[in-house]
Amino acid sequence: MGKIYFASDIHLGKDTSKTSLEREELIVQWLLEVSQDADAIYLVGDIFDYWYEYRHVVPKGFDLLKATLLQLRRSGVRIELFTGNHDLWMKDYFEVNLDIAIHRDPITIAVGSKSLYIGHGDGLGPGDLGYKFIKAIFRNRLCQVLFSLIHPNLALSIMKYFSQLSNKKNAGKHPFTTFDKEWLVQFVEEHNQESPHDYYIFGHRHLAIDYLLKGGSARYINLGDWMEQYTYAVLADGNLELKQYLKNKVDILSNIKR
Ligand SMILES: [Mn+2]
Repeated sequence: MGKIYFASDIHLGKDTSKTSLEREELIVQWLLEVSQDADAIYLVGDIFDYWYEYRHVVPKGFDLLKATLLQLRRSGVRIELFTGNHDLWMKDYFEVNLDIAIHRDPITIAVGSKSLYIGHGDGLGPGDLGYKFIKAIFRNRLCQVLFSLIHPNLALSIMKYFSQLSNKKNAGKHPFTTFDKEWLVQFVEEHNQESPHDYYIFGHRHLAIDYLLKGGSARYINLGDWMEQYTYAVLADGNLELKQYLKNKVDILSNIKR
């Protein structure tokens, strides 16, 4: 059985300490390397810093990534793409043109004897009511139809503006304190009571987290990001491991004694 890889929060379209293009080159290099032994690659949301597509129009750029994804699909690697809070305005472009499955909500999958719960992680758990409200509007059919009447040049500028606003607003706003204060930890602890899984895999937090749930059998992995951390997870023979692509010594937040 091949391996399954997970990465999230690349935020292409935004320059960090590297340019967006440099980071696109890195993610493509990573995709090509891991595709050597991958059954599937899960891109778990916020791949783009902002995205809006019309029936006949998609944003310019990201050609290297799109071409690579198509190449991987043609060579038989399964790609599963999740929308995140920064790129939830995806329609069917990736499905139709690149043959990639799109997930707008968390999913549960079984791999061998392991069960996995995978999602971007936005709007889960307590709190974040302002965002949950906006998400409901963004996912409203009528609002989507109305927004699609806006000229693409204007719509993309609006998207970019809101994306920058959200980056600025959230910068340093939710620093990690303790695991029990994390919304996603609260979500997984509660969810796992009713519906136990072996692994919970999320992005969104931009922190590399490997957390052992109460009871000690399930783990919550947060994938970190590809803005500064270049972290990913790999599932091999039922074991899930959080790794970093660049040797930039990211601290993985963990309550597991290794
Ligand atoms: Mn993100």
